Amino acid sequence: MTIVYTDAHLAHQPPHEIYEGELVAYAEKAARAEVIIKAIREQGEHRIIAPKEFPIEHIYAVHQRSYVDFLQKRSEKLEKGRVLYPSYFISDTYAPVTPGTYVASCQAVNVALTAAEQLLTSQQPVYALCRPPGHHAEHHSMGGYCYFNNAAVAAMYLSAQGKVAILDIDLHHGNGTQHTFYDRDDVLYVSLHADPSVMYPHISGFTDEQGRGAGLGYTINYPMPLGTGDKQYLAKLHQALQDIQHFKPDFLVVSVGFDTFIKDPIGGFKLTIPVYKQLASHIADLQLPTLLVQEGGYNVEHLGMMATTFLSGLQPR
Ligand code: SP5
Ligand code: ZN
Repeated sequence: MTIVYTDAHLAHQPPHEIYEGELVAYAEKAARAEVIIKAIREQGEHRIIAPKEFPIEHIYAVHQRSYVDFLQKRSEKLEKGRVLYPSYFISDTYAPVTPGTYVASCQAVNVALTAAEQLLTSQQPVYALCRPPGHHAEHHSMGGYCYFNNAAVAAMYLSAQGKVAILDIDLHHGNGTQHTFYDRDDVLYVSLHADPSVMYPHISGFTDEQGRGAGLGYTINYPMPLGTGDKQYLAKLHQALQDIQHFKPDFLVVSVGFDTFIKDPIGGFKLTIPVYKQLASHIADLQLPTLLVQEGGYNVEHLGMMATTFLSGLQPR
C-alpha cells in the first residue's frame, strides 16, 4: 500500500510538556514516527512517497486564520533552541511551540492531503504517517500535542467529492475533529475512546454529544472504561462499523492511535499487539476507499510492530 511520509517532523521536538504546573518529559517524541517508518521500510512491502505542497486555504477551511497566523508568527520568531508555552489559542498545557513547530505542522497536513488525493485515483488504502498528530486541534486552538487537525483537513477535502465517515480509534476523544463537523450531516464522526470523565480531554466525548442542527445524529461517541481489553474493544468496534455502514459513505478516514496498547506510557486500555491486525481487517471489510491518519501512541519500543501489524490487516484477504 501507499505510505506518505516526510522527515520534516524532526523540526518539531519540544523537550517538555506542562503537567499540573511542572515540566515533564514530552511524550509525543520524534522517535515515534522514526520507528514506524523504519519498521515499514524493513517490511519492504510498501510504496513510500513524499508529500506535495497544498495551498494554505486547506488549513483555513478547518482553522481560524488568526490562530494559524499566531502559530506561524510565534513559531518562526522563536530563536533556535527556545520553547514557547503559549497563553492564547491553546486548550491545555500540552502544545509547546518550537521554531520548527509551524513548518512541521504544515507538512503533517500536506502528508494527510497527499494521501487523501491518492484516494481519489486509487481504491487502495493509503496511510498518512502524520507527526505532529492532529485530532485535538480545534478551530482556534492547539492542544494535546496537536496544532493542525490533519484528519479534519483531509476529511474536509474529501467531503467536496462525497460523504465521509471518520472513525477515531485513538485512546483519546478527538474533540477537534468532532467539533469541525458537528453541524454536518454529510460527514459522520464516530469515536471509540477512554471515558472522558477519567481521561484526557475530560470535557468532550460523552454519549450525549450527538451533533447539532442538521448534524444531529452524525456524531457518535463510544466511551469505554479504563482497563478495556481486546474483546470489549472489538465488540464496540463492531457497533461503530455498523454505524458507518448504515451511513453509506463514499470515503472513510481513520484516525489511528496506538495509545490503546496495554504498555502505553500514558494509556489506560489493555489492547495487545495482535488485535491491531484484527481491527484493521474489520475496517478493511467495509470495502471503502480508506485514508489512515496517524494520531497518538507513545510506546516507542513497540510502535513499529504495532504499525506494521495494523497495516498487515488492511491487505486484501
Ligand atoms: C494525540 C494524542 O494522543 N494526544 C494525547 C494528549 C494527552 N495529553 C495528556 C497527557 C497527560 C499525561 N502526562 C502526564 C505525565 C505525568 N506522569
Ligand atoms: Zn491519543
